[in-house]
Amino acid sequence: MKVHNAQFIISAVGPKQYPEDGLPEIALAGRSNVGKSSLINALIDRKNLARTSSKPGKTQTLNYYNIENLFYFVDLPGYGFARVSKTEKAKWGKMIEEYLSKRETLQMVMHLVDLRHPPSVDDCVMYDWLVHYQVPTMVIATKADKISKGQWQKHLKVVKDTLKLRAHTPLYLFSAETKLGKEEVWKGIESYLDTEQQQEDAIVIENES
Ligand SMILES: Nc1nc2c(ncn2[C@@H]2O[C@H](COP(=O)(O)OP(=O)(O)OP(=O)(O)O)[C@@H](O)[C@H]2O)c(=O)[nH]1
Ligand SMILES: [Mg+2]
Repeated sequence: MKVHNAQFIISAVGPKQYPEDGLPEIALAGRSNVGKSSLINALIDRKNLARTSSKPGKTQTLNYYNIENLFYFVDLPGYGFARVSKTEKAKWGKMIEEYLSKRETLQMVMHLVDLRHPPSVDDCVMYDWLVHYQVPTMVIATKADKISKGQWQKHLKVVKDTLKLRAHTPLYLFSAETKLGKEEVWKGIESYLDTEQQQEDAIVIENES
């Protein structure tokens, strides 16, 4: 998808602030600093619409980006940031779990992991939540530019084995730096948006007949 119109909408601290227009939502989950905001920017060809930072823990809210009035990217706050208090962690958990389990417009989660390292315990917990709540998920192994091409398959296997990746979860290789995997990830996203559109079309046809 070539994006001409992308807009930051809101940094939401709770459900009352989530948009109510019913547009489908594609959320991004992952450890702090893994590259969620960078992935959004890479996909929409913008340098800094989603704020990125070399300091982990910057995004502490659910950040909504309207894409072409078609859907929202929802940049979820990162986890695994050591220097946050227990209270903050509990608040984070409640917010994310509620969002994943109750948000009706959520279509799919892009779960980012760092290709360089085996997924952390937090990564595994996150993936298990997504499986548990039956949220359609794609796993994206990012920062691929940081390791040599010859090592990619070996690292992908570690990601797969450590997360115990389910057969129905697609795994993508990505780099926000070189844009590797950009087209494939877009195709994946579009397939979820199409399904929604097809369902709506089907309802219209049913009502007409
Ligand atoms: N080399 C390389 N660096 C990347 C890539 N993706 C992100 N980065 C860098 O990693 C750092 C963190 O990226 P962000 O996109 O801010 O990470 P985030 O997941 O949004 O972090 P939080 O908002 O804190 O949860 C930045 O310095 C990025 O430039 C990538 O694919 N390759
Ligand atoms: Mg971020």
